[in-house]
Amino acid sequence: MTSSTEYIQYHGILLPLEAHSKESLEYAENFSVKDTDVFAVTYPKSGTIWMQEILPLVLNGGDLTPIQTIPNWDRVPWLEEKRLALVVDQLASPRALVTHFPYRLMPPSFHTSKAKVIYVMRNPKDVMVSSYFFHQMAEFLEDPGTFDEFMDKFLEGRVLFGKWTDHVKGWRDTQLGDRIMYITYEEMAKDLPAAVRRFSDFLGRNLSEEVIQKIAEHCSFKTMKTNKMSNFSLVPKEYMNHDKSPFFRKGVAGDWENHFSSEQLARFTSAIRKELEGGSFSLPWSMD
Ligand code: PPS
Repeated sequence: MTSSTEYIQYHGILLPLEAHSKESLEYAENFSVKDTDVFAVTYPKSGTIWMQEILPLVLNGGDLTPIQTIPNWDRVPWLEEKRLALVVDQLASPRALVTHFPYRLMPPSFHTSKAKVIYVMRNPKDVMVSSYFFHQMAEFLEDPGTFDEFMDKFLEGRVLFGKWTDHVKGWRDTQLGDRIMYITYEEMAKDLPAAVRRFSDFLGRNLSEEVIQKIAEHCSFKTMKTNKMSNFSLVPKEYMNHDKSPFFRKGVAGDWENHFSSEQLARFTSAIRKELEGGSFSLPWSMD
């Protein structure tokens, strides 16, 4: 098997052909969202696979069967990816899905439904670092070039799913009211049981403290890294080469400090601030 590094342009954003196709995007556009569906929405590298582990457990009361028997991409599929059409009929109810789509690309049926959304945001500096290493290991993505070159691409939005700032701004400014909850990767990393409790409340699950602790334990970085249904070890090396950089790389907040020079930090901070100027929300982290 060989992989290719071809991309598809879709309404101004870049997607890898490895997982997306014209048909999968049409399928997403016409997807019939149910009122009971739950979406975890993330800009890439913000905690997607983490949510694919957490959501089924919150929705099913802590039964480990799905995370131990179904690969993450089929258990909680991406709305935009090719796999969805193949597994949609086998999804447990209520259905959990993930998407990297910007708000403007969500299908019409999503807007008229009562489906709920958990938007996970991560410090863009750590997103960029995580993405840089992911581009080294994912053979179906372009070589990221130098860290400096990749930073330019990231800030200009010449990366998968476009600009980080457009993604967070779009999902902050929605008509979804109490259908959406916001959480950060950093909050999840700091206190996972508290995050699981918030998910449980938001989704009306009323989980016991014992179940919340169990879910948090099974969704820790350490445990997930060894779960072959979630750590991408089932994917052939031609597609993902964990020798170059493991998918479960560090799993911490603040790794950017090990990679940014002071000049890069100034450039990055100024570009992000400029993009968010005059916006309706402020970032929960200091950008300096
Ligand atoms: S992707 O490719 O967009 O689906 O990637 P995504 O899952 O959004 O992000 C990958 C990063 O999330 C980290 N991760 C975790 N951190 C803490 N705890 C848990 N349980 C966890 N699971 C995944 C993963 O390690 C990537 O971050 P980095 O910084 O590269 O380690």
